[in-house]
Amino acid sequence: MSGFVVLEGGEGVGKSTLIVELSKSFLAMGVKVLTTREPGATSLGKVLRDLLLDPQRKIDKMAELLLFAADRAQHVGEVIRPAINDGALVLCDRYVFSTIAYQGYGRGIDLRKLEFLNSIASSGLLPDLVLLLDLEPEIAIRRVSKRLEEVKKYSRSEVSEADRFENCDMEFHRAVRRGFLNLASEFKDIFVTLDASKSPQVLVSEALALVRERCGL
Ligand code: T5A
Repeated sequence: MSGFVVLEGGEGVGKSTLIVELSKSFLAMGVKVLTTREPGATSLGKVLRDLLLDPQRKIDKMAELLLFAADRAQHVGEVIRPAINDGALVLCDRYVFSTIAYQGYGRGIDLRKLEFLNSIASSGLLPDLVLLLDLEPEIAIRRVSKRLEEVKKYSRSEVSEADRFENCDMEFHRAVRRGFLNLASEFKDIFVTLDASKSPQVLVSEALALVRERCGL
């Protein structure tokens, strides 16, 4: 049985951590799982991701929006729809709601334009469930900074500096959080908000129960 589940939230709220644990749990239950993310899940998307996150690059907000849309169109066509058609449970880190929160509430682009573009880029595909990890941005950004410090100390990874979005000011991150919370109250039928200050273990068990119930697993 297939299902399409999206994790959303601001920087450093714990989406990647949760998705890895969810995927492990479902694989152990014998469920066919595909984990994916935006931006950057296809070979075109990887190029777009590097451009979009590069802290040295100046990108006009409309150009930024269109690059995210291009990434999504490729992602839906090449990865998400085929996996759903193949009967997989798709766990996706960010989707159309990030565009509303970041480019709409964060950058100030007209929400109606974003909804129109999202519907084109996603070809109207909406998830069965959205898990919104909600956390005060001050705490979330501290988590990101701590992780960057650890990466700098212990590895030679090239990802050791804050990206274009992590570098945005606190006002931006607060607006993004507001955007996600507004979306959660607008789309009550698919959104569930989780308190991301809880431990990873608690969040995994809460999320697991919600996905199983919604996707009949
Ligand atoms: N974007 C994206 C747009 O502007 N528009 C769009 O349409 C789309 C799709 C993508 C950027 O693009 C923007 C949003 C983003 O800024 P990204 O690198 O994919 O960039 O960014 P994030 O999704 O924000 O990835 P992060 O890795 O920064 O955040 P996560 O995945 O939410 O957090 P995670 O799991 O990596 O955890 C962060 C740290 O916290 C710890 C982890 O160990 C890690 O060190 N942690 C916890 N600590 C305490 N308690 C918990 N429960 C914890 N869970 C994790």
